[in-house]
Amino acid sequence: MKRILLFGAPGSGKGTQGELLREKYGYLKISTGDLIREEVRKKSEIGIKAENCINEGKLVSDEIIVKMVKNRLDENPRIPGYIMDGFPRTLSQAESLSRIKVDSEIAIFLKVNEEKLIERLTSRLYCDKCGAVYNLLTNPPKVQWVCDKCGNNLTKRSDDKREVVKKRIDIFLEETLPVIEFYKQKGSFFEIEATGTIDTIFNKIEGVLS
Ligand code: G5P
Ligand code: MG
Repeated sequence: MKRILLFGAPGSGKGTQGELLREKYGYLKISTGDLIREEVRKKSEIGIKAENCINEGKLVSDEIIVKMVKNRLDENPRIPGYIMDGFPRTLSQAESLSRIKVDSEIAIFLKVNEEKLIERLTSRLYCDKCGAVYNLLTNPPKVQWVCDKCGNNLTKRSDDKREVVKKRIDIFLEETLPVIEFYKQKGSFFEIEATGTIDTIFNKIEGVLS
């Protein structure tokens, strides 16, 4: 079993590149952001607890997140590998993940400057039915505000408002940079300069995986 960990600040392209990797390698993609948004959409007990955290750009509790990841892995026992998008995001989450053994693990940090992150997120469109991600400036849907993949109306994420994005970036720097440092020390770690087109960045990722 292989494990690819995608790290990066909000808007660095974890979801976009994770989806391309999933399509190409047939791995399971686990996005803790998508999982938690699904709970909010269903108005489940977890969703109700987490909604305020998401809207304010704060992290959801480690306990909830770790449980969701474990459930997702248990539901898919026969996969050849998995891609983590947005997990682990705290040292405690990293410790929980390290207890799940795999044959190989690669950590990839998508590095993008703050100005670009804000530009990408304030122009992002999102499908709350299938999770597809677009960008008004660089990757628009074929029909305005309509998802190419499922035909649903597109929307903006509630946490993509400029002030919430700034808060999310601050939390990334405080909580997740130490996790990235931990993987850097561990080895099998690659930092990728992730500004450029989606295809260019995907080629760089494939370069480190081959
Ligand atoms: P999420 O959902 O994990 P974030 O903040 O980590 O949210 P986000 O915003 O989903 O990350 P991303 O996935 O890194 O960003 O980026 P993306 O959506 O693929 O791309 C952003 C935009 O840039 C898009 O418009 C896309 O088209 C464009 N783009 C992408 N790649 C490229 C490229 O290579 N080139 C160009 N030119 N454009 C590109 O988490 C949300 C919340 O859930 C909770 C927290 O509350 C969190 O705030 N949560 C957790 N809480 C605790 N622990 C965890 N592990 C948690 N996970 C989620
Ligand atoms: Mg994402």
